Amino acid sequence: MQMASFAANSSLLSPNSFRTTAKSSVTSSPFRCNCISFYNNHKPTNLAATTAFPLSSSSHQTHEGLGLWSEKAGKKESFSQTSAVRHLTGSLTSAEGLRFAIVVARFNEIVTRPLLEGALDTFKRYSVKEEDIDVVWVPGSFEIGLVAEKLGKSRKYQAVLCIGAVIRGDTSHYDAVANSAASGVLSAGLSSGVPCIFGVLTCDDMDQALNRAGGKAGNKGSETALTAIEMASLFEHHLKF
Ligand code: INI
Repeated sequence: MQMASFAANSSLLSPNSFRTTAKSSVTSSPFRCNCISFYNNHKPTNLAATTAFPLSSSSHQTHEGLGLWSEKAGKKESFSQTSAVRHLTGSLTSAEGLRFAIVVARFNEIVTRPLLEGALDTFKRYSVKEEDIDVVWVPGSFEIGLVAEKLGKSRKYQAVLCIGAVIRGDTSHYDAVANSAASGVLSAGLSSGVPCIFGVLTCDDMDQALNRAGGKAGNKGSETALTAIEMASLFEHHLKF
């Protein structure tokens, strides 16, 4: 039985779970259609390996490429991916020369500083030069959006990282600060046209926050840097029009 992945639509993939490996983001596949090799936990895989839905009959394949299936309301629907379809993704392997700004909130600095360090460490591992990174401190997560917008509009950076920690236990206006931070970062990206990456933790308590700032649950700052590189590369190499 042949297998294909619903995740063939790259927009369905979490940027932090699957990463392109090749400089050229479109590579040929065993399926004769353009598809992309992904790294899952740094192991190379391809769509054949990212199996989600079975293809039970070869008659579902088109001459041009592979018939892929999605399940909707219990009913199978087909769509096809032809060799003419181009999939554009950012690459993690060409970060050198890209410039980044990091806006980081001082509030809950015990959490935000390790997040920042995680981001800086990841940049270093992906060959982003220190002189291509500016760090801007703001009082709290509420202030991040405004500064991110200003930095984005300066056209000096290919992406802006936004780092903060909003902790429910600390405040009765948790929802207000958390929602303002999220909508501020979104709005900064939309209005500046520069990717503004959301690296603001929203947690129930300090333990949860520390776990995500280099503890048991990884480092969200590091993930934010990876997302920033991917988005900066996508814009720089594919979306310059
Ligand atoms: N800012 C945060 O970044 N995290 C929080 O948890 C937080 N709490 O708990 O209130 C917080 N408040 C400050 C806020 O971001 C602004 O700096 C302040 O309201 C001034 O505008």
